[in-house]
Amino acid sequence: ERKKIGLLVMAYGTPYKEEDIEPYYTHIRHGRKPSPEALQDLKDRYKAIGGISPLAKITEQQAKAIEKKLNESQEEYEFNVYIGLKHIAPFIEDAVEQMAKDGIEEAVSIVLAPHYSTFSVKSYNGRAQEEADKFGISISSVESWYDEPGFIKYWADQIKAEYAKMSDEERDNAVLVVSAHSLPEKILQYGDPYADQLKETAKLISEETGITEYALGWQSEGNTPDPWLGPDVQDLTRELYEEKGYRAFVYAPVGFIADHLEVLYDNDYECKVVCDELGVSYYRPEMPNVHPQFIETLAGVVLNKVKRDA
Ligand code: FEC
Repeated sequence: ERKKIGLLVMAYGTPYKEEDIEPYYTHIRHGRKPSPEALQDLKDRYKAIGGISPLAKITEQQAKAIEKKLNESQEEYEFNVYIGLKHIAPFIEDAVEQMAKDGIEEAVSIVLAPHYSTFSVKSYNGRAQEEADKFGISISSVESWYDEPGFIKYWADQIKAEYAKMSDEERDNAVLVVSAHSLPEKILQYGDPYADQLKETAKLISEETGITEYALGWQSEGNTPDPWLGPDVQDLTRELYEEKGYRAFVYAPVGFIADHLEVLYDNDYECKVVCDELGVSYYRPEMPNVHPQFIETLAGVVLNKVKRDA
């Protein structure tokens, strides 16, 4: 008989339909309603990527795929997956409550974001832990996986596939822009490892691909008065063009793992606009989504966590 383990897969969440956009945005803003202009702006961005985001479906596919891979790859444990979202139902707390109803006593959790930050992974894990304590469920939480060889290999392969599409002239004058979601600069004062982890992901990808012309960037920064980590990928594109004369820009938003607004709009539209203006080529490798190499990597990370904490 296999030992039953709850597999809590946590992700950002996205509106399921247009009416969800306002409450979702309000939740992201810690309960403060967005102004009508800000709300309209967000609605327009969703419209520009096809109405709503494909993220909800992808998160579900990823969670199911990780569960399936885990249950196929060993015989000691039976994993039962639960999706818990940060900003929309089913919330992290809903998922943990459901586990309790299903009689789960032991669980493992993973956040579908590679880099650890107090703003992201720590907050997901804290919410899960707090709810689990109410029901006496013990959860061991994966904290980060930004340097996993399988994750690096995934990106290296996809990036090499983009470089293979280039003309020789483009390839000789190409730059790789490795990015993650920006966060308020004050995280650095808390000793947050987020920026260092992005740097390490980029270095490992550079080593695996042999691509030495690369730069670190930040994207999708929020609309608040405090300073955010920079350089922003759009400014960085102009800077690199002016200083180094690159002719081809390859965007690898490695802080994200799915096709969603922050990639489909912030990269594929906003960065592309800058590239078009400069007359340089735009490339963006495929996101991990449910690529087998990626799913296998996350399943491996989860299994190692369970074995280590067993
Ligand atoms: O619906 C979709 O397809 C996109 C979903 C989505 C993902 C995502 C990932 C991250 N965020 C992170 C931090 C912040 C901070 C603020 C913030 C704001 C937004 C807004 C939308 C949004 N985020 Fe997000 N983010 C996604 C969507 N995010 C919509 C609000 C409008 C806007 O600014 O564009 C600023 C909050 C504030 O105003 O105080 C901070 C981080 C990640 C990556 C890690 C993770 O996935 O958890 C960090 C996906």
